Amino acid sequence: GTRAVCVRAESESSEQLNLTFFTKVLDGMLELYWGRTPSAVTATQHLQSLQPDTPLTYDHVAFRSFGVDGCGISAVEKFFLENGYTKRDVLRFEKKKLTAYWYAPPSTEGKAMLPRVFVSELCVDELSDTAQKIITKYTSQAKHNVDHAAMSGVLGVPPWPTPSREDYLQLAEESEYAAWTLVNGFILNHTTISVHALEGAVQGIDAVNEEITGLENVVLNGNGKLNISPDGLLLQSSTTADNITVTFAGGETEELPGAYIEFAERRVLPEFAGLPISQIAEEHRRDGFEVGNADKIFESTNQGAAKL
Ligand code: OOG
Ligand code: NI
Repeated sequence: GTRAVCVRAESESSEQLNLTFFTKVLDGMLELYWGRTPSAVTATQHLQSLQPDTPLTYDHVAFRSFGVDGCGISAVEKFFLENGYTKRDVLRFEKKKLTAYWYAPPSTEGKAMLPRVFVSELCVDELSDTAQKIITKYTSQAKHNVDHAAMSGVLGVPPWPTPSREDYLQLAEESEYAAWTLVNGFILNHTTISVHALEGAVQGIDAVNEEITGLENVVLNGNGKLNISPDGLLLQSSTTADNITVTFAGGETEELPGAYIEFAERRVLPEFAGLPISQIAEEHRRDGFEVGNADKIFESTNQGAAKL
């Protein structure tokens, strides 16, 4: 059946030529991501070494944004909608003041599947006046760039000016998500490996977590506690983000959380439980996302004990 495939694997077939530019842009974002996330490279290389002849598959990629001044979901989704993605369910996170949507990839007609996309935005108007003022000081200067969110993601340059350390620190007191987004913009926040598509000796998300724990700099978020949807069919885990060196507007530098990697196991839906395993394809498995799981996964970029 169809399965998500590594977006690096360029197809040469003419039917997929219209996806070439799209996959190259995605590759550009991933290139930057791998460079900034050595623990994700370590984890994926290890899993890849267990199935040397079959590329790992990507379940989804994810972005963050500010829901103000056109710097929110509408900016990030544009590139994906224009490339055949379909906007699906909304997810709401009351406490974190976030809204998110996920996007289903276009059909590639039995060929390699593209990853789903998860885009969240901070509901800026729900924050304190102080936080709103800080955020809009930057987002109000991004207006000409938000049409080019994908470019921002490939370059790793936010569409707004470089923040001051003072603004960053103040924002971090109210929202870790806000602080992360101010510094990172529309960079790839994480990518997710499809656990159910693994073909090596390691089967199931518990085995994956066990396998990568202890690899250099690989640390599981939430002490390795698995996130399980109420229906029991979507199981997710993530690592804690690698630090990156951030340079603030005044030239000060600081080590702050950048990107992380996630693992997702989508189990077969009850109505397809009787299908022989050889016939099970992605569409027979639990689709979409889960608020309870996502709420914990967002915390993969928290500064934890080192919270400023
Ligand atoms: C996204 C967290 C949620 C998922 O798969 O539910 C998520 C983020 O950290 O921006 O990745
Ligand atoms: Ni995710």
